[in-house]
Amino acid sequence: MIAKGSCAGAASPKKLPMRLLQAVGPLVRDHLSMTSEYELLLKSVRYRKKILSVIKRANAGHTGGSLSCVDILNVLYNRVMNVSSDRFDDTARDRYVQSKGHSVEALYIVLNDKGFISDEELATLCRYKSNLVGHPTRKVRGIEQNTGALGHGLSVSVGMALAGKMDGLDYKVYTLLGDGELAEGSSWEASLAAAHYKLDNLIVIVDRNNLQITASTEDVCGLEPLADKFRAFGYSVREADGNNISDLLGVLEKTPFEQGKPSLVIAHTVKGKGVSFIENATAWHHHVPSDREFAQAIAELDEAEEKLKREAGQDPATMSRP
Ligand SMILES: Cc1ncc(C[n+]2csc(CCOP(=O)(O)OP(=O)(O)O)c2C)c(N)n1
Ligand SMILES: [Mg+2]
Repeated sequence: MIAKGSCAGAASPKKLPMRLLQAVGPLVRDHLSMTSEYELLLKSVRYRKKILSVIKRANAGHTGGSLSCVDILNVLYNRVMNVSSDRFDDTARDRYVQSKGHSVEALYIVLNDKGFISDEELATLCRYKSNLVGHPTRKVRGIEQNTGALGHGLSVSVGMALAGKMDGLDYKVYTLLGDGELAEGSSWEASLAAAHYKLDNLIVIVDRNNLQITASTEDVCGLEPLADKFRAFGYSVREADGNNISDLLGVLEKTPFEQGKPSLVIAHTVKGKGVSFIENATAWHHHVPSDREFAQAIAELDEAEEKLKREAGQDPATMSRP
């Protein structure tokens, strides 16, 4: 079993004696491969550029929602979850279910970075006969559950978490919901069950970007006071800036928040985060950038990357992909 406390400052595997690395199990070894906060920040900017690139090439995609949740995926896959492409069939792996399946481009990019999806396969997004379609399917290595019809991911995640308890396996199940998705009553039924079965191995993250497909969540079907509602349903609740790596690490590395209760993170995000004219713009829910918009977006993200590097004073050539 792996301790999942804060690992900031842990030694890089490169600096550990080979004998020690060989002696520890593969899960522990991966956990020691700590990605620094700076690398996470850099990855987020680069993930954003890749999201826009694949959407542009495919001429389809959910731009706003992918940009809002990508920092959450970054932290989960690079620092929090025990899952890797070479051990995806390990029954002890942590599970991730992206219930807001329409933001699959963010997931594809992170799975590509983590070695689940090759560059060649990524290039086939939305092409005829490609497994990489506009919503997650289990045909793609690394994807646990077909989603896209909103309102089902949490129920499935509850089942996975309950199975883990019944089988005596020590994995956690992470699921990402959209805030608009919460209008689906099935999410609340699943929440009742999560509390009833005391699923403290379940971590639910709500991408609270305040926008739905055509308007604000509060105009379509009001959610507030959201934290109180989740507490009343039996969750232990934390709130975080869902586009802030350090804030996300602060909550996601410290689950369960309470023994015997499912954990819930309200991740306050900006839909379209990272590109000025996409941020908070309802029309960008599934808008594809024109050539001019694409060039401007990449220029803004290039500038953000340069700023990061200047601030860190690090040589970008030494940084790992993407
Ligand atoms: C059951 C169901 N109803 C409607 C849709 C159409 N739909 C796709 S995305 C979306 C809005 C979702 O909003 P939210 O959950 O807030 O996602 P985000 O803002 O993160 O993109 C809707 C209604 C769907 N995919 N599934
Ligand atoms: Mg939303």
